[in-house]
Amino acid sequence: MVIGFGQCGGRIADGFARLNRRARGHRGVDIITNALAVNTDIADLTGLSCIRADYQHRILIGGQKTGGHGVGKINELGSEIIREDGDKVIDAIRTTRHFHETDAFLLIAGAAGGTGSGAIPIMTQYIKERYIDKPVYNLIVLPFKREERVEERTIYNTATCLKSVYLVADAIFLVDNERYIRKDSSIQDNLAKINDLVVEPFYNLLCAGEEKKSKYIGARIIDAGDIIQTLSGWTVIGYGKSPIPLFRFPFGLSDFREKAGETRKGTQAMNDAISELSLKCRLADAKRALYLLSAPPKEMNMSLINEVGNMLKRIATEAIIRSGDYPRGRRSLDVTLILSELVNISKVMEYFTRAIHYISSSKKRWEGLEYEHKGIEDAFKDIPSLL
Ligand SMILES: Nc1nc2c(ncn2[C@@H]2O[C@H](COP(=O)(O)OP(=O)(O)OP(=O)(O)O)[C@@H](O)[C@H]2O)c(=O)[nH]1
Ligand SMILES: [Mg+2]
Repeated sequence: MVIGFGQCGGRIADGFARLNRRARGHRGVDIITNALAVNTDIADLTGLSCIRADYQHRILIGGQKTGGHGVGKINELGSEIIREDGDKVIDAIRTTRHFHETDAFLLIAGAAGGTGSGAIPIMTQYIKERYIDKPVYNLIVLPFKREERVEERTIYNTATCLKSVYLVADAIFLVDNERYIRKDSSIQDNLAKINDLVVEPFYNLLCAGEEKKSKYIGARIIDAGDIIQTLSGWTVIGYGKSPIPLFRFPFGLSDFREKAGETRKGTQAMNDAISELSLKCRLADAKRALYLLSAPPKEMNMSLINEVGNMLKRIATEAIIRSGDYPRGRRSLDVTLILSELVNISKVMEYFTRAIHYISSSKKRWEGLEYEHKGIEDAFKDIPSLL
C-alpha cells in the first residue's frame, strides 16, 4: 500500500497508482492494494490524476489550522497536524477493499517541505504500532541543490526528517532530486518526468511476485519475502535497460556471437542500473542487495543470470545478494537493483552536520537579537511612556 504525504509524496504516490493501471492493463495483475495522498493543501490534492478522487483516497488534514493552504515549510506543524488527523489515514487504510493482501506499506514524502517532511515519521510510527506484522518503508526525496542555497529551512527540515524516519521506518529508500537533473538538464523543472523515473524501477519488481501465468514465472522467483528480507535501513534503487534488436539471425546461424552479445547486454544493463541509482553511494557499503533480471523468455538463460550476478558480487563485496529472473517483456533486457542496509551515506551525514551549524547559528542570531533588544530597553528606560 502506497501513501504519499505533501505535494511531493502525493505526486509520487499518484505515479504508483499509474504504474498499477499499467500492470493491470498490460500484465493482468495488481501491484498495489491502495494508493492514498495526504496533504494540508487542497490544490495539490486536486491536481493528482490517478489516485481516486474521493475523501477516502485524497485525504485533507489540518483543514482548520491551515485553511487548506499547506504549512509553509514548517515541518513541526506538519507533525502536529498529523498527530491530530492521523486517524483519517488509519480509517482509509482500514477500509481498503483488499487490505489483507497488503505485504508492506510504502510512505512517501519530500524531506525539505513542511507537510510531508513532518507527517511521514509520525504516520510511520502510527502504522507500525497498529499493524505490527507488516513492514513500513519510507521513500524520502532529497532537495535540489538550488533549494539548499536559497531556502534556509531546507537543510533543517531535511535533517530532522531523516533522523526521525531512520528511528522508526523498517527501511528508507533515498531519492536525490539533484541526481535526475544531472542525467538530463532538460528536465530541470519537470518534476513529472522525475517522478516517472522514480517509480519506474518498481514496476518489474512488483509485477514479478504477482505473476500468475506459468510461462512468465522465472526459474528463481522474487516475491515479497525476498524484498522484505533485503530491505533494512538506508536503501537505494536503480534500473538499467538494454534494448534487444528486432532482427535476429535465424536459429543456428551466428549462435555463438549472439550468446556473447546477450551476456554483454546483461552486464551493460547492470552497469546502467548502478550508475542510475537513486542516490550516489558506495556499493561496498551495502550489507544487502537484490537484483531482478527481466528479459523476453527466449533471451533468458542461466549464463546470463550468473554473469550479471558475478558482476554485482565483485562490486558489492560486503552484501548478501538475492536475485531472481522474470521472463517477461519483448524489446529489452532490464536489471532492477536494490542496495540496502547502507552503512555510511556521506550525503546524509552532511545534512546532519549542516543542520547542527544552522541550529547553532540561528541560536546565536536569537541571542544577538535579545541583546540588541536589551540595548533599546536600556537606552529608553528614562524616557516617559505615553501608554
Ligand atoms: N521529485 C519530486 N520532488 C518534489 C515534487 N514536489 C516537490 N518536490 C520537492 O519536495 C520538496 C518540497 O516538499 P513539498 O512536498 O512541496 O512540501 P509539502 O510537504 O507539500 O509541505 P508544505 O507545502 O510546506 O505544506 C522540495 O525539495 C521539492 O523539490 C515532485 O513532484 N517530485
Ligand atoms: Mg505543499
